[in-house]
Amino acid sequence: MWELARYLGIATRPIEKMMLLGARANASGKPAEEVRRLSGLFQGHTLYHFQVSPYAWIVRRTLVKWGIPIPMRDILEDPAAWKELVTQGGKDQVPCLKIETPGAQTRWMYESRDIIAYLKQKSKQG
Ligand SMILES: N[C@@H](CCC(=O)N[C@@H](CS)C(=O)NCC(=O)O)C(=O)O
Repeated sequence: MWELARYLGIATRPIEKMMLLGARANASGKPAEEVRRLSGLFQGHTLYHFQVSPYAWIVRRTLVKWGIPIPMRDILEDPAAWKELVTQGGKDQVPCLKIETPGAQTRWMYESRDIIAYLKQKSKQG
């Protein structure tokens, strides 16, 4: 099942790139200053996902729409990322947002709705 998802992911990646006009930080058309602010704000954040997960797709779309530059790790393409998700995050489920904060315990946030609400709230911080 995951092998099929992986192959579908490889096949659909170029289509998603076209649809999202390139998942880059400034694809949202935000000014460079705003992109820099968001980059700083979201330091230490990583999205664990895989390409054909519909829940992960919603989160990736939000990142692009709002111009939030967060690195992503595809757990079907990167076995080390999958292992990290399961052993440290505690669940074999995507999307999952890893939040590393200096001096604090790393948080593993599951549930697309929670992740989107968190992104929305955090991106408003000064
Ligand atoms: N309620 C979750 C659903 C996430 C979900 O079902 N993800 C699937 C991939 S599309 C998954 O990782 N399934 C594996 C599992 O739950 O063991 C959300 O909204 O994020």
